[in-house]
Amino acid sequence: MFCYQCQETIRNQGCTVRGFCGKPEVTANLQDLLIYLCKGIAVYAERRDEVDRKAGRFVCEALFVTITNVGWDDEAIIGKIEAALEVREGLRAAAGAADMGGLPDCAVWEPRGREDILAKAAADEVRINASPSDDIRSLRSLIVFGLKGICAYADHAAVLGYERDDIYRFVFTALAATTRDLPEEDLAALVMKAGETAVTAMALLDQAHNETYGHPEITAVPIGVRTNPGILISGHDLRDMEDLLRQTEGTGVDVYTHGEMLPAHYYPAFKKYGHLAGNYGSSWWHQNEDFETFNGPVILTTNCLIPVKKENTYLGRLFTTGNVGYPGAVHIPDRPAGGMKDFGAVIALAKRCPPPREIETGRIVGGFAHHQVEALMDKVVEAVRSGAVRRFIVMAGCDGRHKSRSYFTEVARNLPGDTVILTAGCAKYRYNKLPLGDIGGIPRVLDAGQCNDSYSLALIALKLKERLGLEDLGALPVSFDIAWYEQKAVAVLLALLALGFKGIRLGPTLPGFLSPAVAGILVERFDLKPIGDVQGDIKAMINRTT
Ligand code: SF4
Ligand code: SF3
Repeated sequence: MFCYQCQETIRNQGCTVRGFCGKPEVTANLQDLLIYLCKGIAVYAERRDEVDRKAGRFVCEALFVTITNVGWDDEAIIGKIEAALEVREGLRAAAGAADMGGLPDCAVWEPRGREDILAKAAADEVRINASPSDDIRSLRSLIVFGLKGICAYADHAAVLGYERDDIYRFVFTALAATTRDLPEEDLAALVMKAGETAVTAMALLDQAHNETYGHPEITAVPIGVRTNPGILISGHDLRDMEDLLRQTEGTGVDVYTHGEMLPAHYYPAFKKYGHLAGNYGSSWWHQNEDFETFNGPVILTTNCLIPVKKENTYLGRLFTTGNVGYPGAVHIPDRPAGGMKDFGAVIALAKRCPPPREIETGRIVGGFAHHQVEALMDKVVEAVRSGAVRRFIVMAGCDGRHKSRSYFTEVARNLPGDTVILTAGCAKYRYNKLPLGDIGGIPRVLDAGQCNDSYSLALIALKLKERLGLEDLGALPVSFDIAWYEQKAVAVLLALLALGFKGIRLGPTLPGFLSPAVAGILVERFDLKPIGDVQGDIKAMINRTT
């Protein structure tokens, strides 16, 4: 195996025997073969005049399965590989006798059965590092990992009935491009285009969420527990949340959010449910402890699901759905067209479980997405003009296990009292329970929502630029200090670069998949930089040097 797609890759170089995340070699190899076949699908799909939405949707789901902490179930991945072969065959047959030129192996390879699939998955040629040079490999990786994030966000939107042909078209073009011997300039241009497409995908998801569930509002979310049995739901899929809330209403079972599902509380469509009881626990990597003490069933709708440890007892009450899979967990099947997923088995189990054990008490405040902040913009602009708010620090992104991530807690704790943190994604758990106070009623941590709601933060910055009458983004009183972990964050980073934000600090490390030359381009063109020491970075940010 070879995987270096996340921030926790071993020695920031690559996992080659078993993932630091726990991903076994066979699973990693099968994921690589699935991506390989998606490239084969793309080779045919990009040549069609009309975008094949079925193929686009399939590729998005398939790449989502390969994001860190999503697809753990080898049988489910083999099922996807078989489905990919069918999708590819359909496109090939439709292409008919047209002259396809020299087709790459990913477009023509046919297995004769399961053994062939396993053998091909183990072959070096399907690996992302099977590239002619370090820089080509790095650029292809940046494209594929960015695509994974784009595909995940496009899939979230598609679940709510929102799809765009231009997103699918770019996914096909970019995937197919990674099968060719293209010069570095062409690949670098695709990286930039990936950033623009990431903006489109996040905007589409924002629209899907807002039109379906309303605009997020300022909300104080309880973090304690009630006395009823509960169901804990994690991941990013709000439609699963909707189905669950509707089916649990009046059953005597409460619903709690975990990790990236916390922002569900901010939406008017969900706030109306009295049995949406609160948020339980912290970010994804705390789940071995949080799921244990929760006592009731847990549903993972998307990333991040981590391996259940031997000493854990919750596997029997762990449910997966959508693109997530885990051996031994019950998988809730997809909803029928126009219908709901059936969470009956989860609810029945919840009724037999004790209520959650209290691990903390109090409330955390969030809901500062673009619509809500724009409603407060007069107050925000006044606070900036009067000097009450000196600077905004965007600290969105992911959380992770490495000790070095305490940097983000320390930055939040040590930022001067006239600064405001704008956040989104599970990175917020590093500081969202600190008593950081407010500035004239504006809380010092404004949480926009999930990682995809980083789009909201970009809109807020652009609005602020307009309202302050600034010529360029560099003049904004805004600095970026971003934490990344998985590939949605790669898409978010590329989106921010495409929108013109420069001088972004990224940590805890720069991605291991950036070759020195590719990292050099990002540094030179966008002034991207690794995080440094807490005090030095704070000083640089508040003194507007970056
Ligand atoms: Fe390693 Fe991250 Fe890949 Fe897991 S997802 S195998 S930790 S690089
Ligand atoms: Fe977190 Fe996995 Fe990235 Fe959606 S839940 S931000 S790490």
